[in-house]
Amino acid sequence: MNIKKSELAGTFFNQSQLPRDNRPKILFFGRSNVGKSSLINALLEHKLAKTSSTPGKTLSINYYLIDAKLLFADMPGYGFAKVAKSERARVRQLITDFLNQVENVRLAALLIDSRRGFLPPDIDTLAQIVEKNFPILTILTKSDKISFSEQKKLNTQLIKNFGLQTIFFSIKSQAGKNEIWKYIKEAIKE
Ligand SMILES: Nc1nc2c(ncn2[C@@H]2O[C@H](COP(=O)(O)OP(=O)(O)OP(=O)(O)O)[C@@H](O)[C@H]2O)c(=O)[nH]1
Ligand SMILES: [Mg+2]
Repeated sequence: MNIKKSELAGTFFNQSQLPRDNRPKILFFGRSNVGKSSLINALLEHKLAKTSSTPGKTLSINYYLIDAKLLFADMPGYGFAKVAKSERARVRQLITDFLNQVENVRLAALLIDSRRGFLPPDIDTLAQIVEKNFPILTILTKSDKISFSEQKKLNTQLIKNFGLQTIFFSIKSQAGKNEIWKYIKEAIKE
C-alpha cells in the first residue's frame, strides 16, 4: 500500500469523546499484548501506535487516519488481569458504546496470539462482532513464535470450530502483511 500520510486522529476514553465520522473504518480487536499496535505500525510503516511489553498499554480507542480517507481503530486490549476492575468496566462500556454508534465499519480484525489460540474473552469479542454483522478477519499474531506445523494445526482448528479464515502475521518477518492489506483494500472498495 502506498500511503502518503498517516496520523493519530483521536484518542477516546469515554462515550462523550466518541466522534461521528462516516469514513470507512477497520477495527483491530484483541487481548492486551496480542500485538494490535505493532500490527498497525507495520501496516502503516510508521511507528504511530505506542507498543509495549507491559500488557494494558492501550486503554483508549485510538483512531489513525490514512490519507485523509481511511480510519484504523486500535481498540483497547482486554483480558489483562492487572488492570483495575473499575478500569476494565470503563473499557467494556467504552467498547459497547463505540460499537453502538460507529458507522461504516468495513472490517473487524480479531487478533489472536498464535501461542495461546482462542480464549474465552476472544469468544466474547467474536460474539460482539458477529452481532454487529461486521465482516471478520482473524489474524494470528507472533507467528514467529510457533512452528509451521503448529500453525497448520491451529488454522485447521479455527476453521473447524469457528468457520474462521485466518492469516498468520509476524512483526519480525512481516509475514502476512501483504495478505492483510489485500483484505483491507477489498473491504474498502466502493
Ligand atoms: N515475537 C513477536 N513479538 C511481537 C509481535 N507483535 C508484537 N510483539 C510484541 O508484543 C508486545 C505487545 O505488543 P503491542 O503491539 O504493544 O500489543 P497490543 O495488543 O497493542 O497491547 P495493548 O495495547 O496492551 O492492548 C510488544 O513487546 C511487541 O514487540 C510479533 O509478531 N512477534
Ligand atoms: Mg496497544
